[in-house]
Amino acid sequence: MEQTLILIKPDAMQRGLAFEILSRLERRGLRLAGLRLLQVERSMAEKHYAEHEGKPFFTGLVTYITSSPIIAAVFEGTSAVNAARQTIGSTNPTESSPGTIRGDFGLEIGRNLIHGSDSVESATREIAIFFEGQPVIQWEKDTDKWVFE
Ligand code: IDP
Ligand code: MG
Repeated sequence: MEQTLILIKPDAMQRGLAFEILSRLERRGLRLAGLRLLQVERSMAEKHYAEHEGKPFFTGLVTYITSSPIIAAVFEGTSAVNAARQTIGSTNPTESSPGTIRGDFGLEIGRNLIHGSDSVESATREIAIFFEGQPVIQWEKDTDKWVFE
């Protein structure tokens, strides 16, 4: 089933919103397949955000994502990438609809609480970065049949 990589960013960790946010993805029906609490090193951050290298916000972004421990999670389900992005909201919280994670908890683009992969290819690349060969768990929940037809 399709997988996506979620990061609970340092602002969400510091503000005590980690499990509120994970809970929203869980309640959407997405199935948790991997979970790690980790301190991101600069090299890992630069690899993850390689597409943004050279942009004016890149240095600040790397400093932000390495400024406190984060949670990395893998969620899976039908259209997991798009479903998670929709629940997350737009990159800029003030352009995110109320009811989305960023729209409910954020105000600034540089403090937008959560990362979600933008494609299946990105998810594969990012899961490899944050799970470094650690197995994600293939399992089924008894309730899956009430979420996945
Ligand atoms: P996304 O997280 O919604 O996929 P991207 O465009 O991939 O957004 O940008 C990655 C992250 O970089 C954003 O989530 C945000 O934390 C940060 N970022 C993007 N644009 C800006 C900006 O203009 N100023 C500050 N930070 C930014
Ligand atoms: Mg992105």
